[in-house]
Amino acid sequence: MNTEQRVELKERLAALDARARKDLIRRASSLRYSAQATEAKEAKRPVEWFMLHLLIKTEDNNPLGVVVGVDRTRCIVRVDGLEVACKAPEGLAPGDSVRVANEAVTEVLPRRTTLHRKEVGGSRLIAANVEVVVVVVSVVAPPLHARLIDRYLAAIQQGGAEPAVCLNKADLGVSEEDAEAIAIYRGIVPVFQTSAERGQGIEDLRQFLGSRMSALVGHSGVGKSSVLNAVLASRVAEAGTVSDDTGKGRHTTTRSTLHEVGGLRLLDTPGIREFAVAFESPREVVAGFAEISRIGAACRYADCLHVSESSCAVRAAVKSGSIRNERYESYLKLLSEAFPVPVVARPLPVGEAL
Ligand SMILES: Nc1nc2c(ncn2[C@@H]2O[C@H](COP(=O)(O)OP(=O)(O)OP(=O)(O)O)[C@@H](O)[C@H]2O)c(=O)[nH]1
Ligand SMILES: [Mg+2]
Ligand SMILES: [Zn+2]
Repeated sequence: MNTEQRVELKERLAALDARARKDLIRRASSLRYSAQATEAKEAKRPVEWFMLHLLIKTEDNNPLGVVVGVDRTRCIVRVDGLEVACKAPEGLAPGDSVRVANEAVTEVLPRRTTLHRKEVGGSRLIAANVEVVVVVVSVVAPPLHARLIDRYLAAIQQGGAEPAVCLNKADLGVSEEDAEAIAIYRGIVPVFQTSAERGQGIEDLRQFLGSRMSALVGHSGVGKSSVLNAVLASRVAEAGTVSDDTGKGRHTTTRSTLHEVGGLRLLDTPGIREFAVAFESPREVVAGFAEISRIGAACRYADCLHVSESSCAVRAAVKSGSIRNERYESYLKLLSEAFPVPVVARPLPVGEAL
């Protein structure tokens, strides 16, 4: 039983009265007993699995599945290990838990986490229900872009997943400058250094992810698909081949896909050049910077945005070096991009106190 199934069972049980529950447990136990007697392959399943099975079979016949890929109008849903192409409602993303019937998604279950990016006119859901999002960056080609990491970390925090950073292509040599840039993130989020090519650091990353559904995000060419293949120890994702001058033979990921191998669940996403976060309030920008948010709790004003307010613990921490200047500047940049200060201050309505 996976987490989705447990949640589903709990919800369905809540809708039953005591007698119906008792009856369900009795029927499930008896089913399990016969499965054991006949040495059926379900024999090792817990009694809860049989309960859920009975509930789904009797109530509707819409099984629960996970979306592994999304097209404009269609999606691929994995149900009980089988993949089915289905008509998809708008706004669906890989990782979504759905119910399907007659090759159509009939219900999208509430999302435990989300990952959005800002688009013209709104925001787009990149992934749903992922527990971890790994921001992959690389040395040399393309060069490390630390400000992109900050944007991603803020978006991850917004959607509730756990963030991590992975510096890939370590085999090409990590310059002092890159080591310095990545050091900023140690102590803020888990940081991994890998070479998908040589397998360095891959085991650490694999251990960290465990069976949690995780997504790999980052600039095109940093090696997301290569890291994914290395972690899953199988070539499930198309990864880039070294291109010649014509650029032929390049494999770049064009669509997000959830890959499941041996209990590991990784979502590969297409690389992007620019990543913007759709912030709804300045407080959300603060929340996107873990250490600023933490230290900011000691500011005199509860709504301090750490720009020019007096008795600001964050500005003091930047001065003393316990918050890195790079991160603070990145914060100010995101804040001013999302919420530009009006050039001319609006006059206060007559009579309103300062
Ligand atoms: N030297 C070295 N090259 C790597 C490593 N990982 C990936 N590459 C190379 O980097 C290139 C891009 O790798 P991909 O895995 O396709 O990168 P990606 O991030 O998935 O790219 P998009 O799908 O375009 O977003 C390929 O030529 C890989 O062989 C590594 O650890 N070391
Ligand atoms: Mg790729
Ligand atoms: Zn402050």
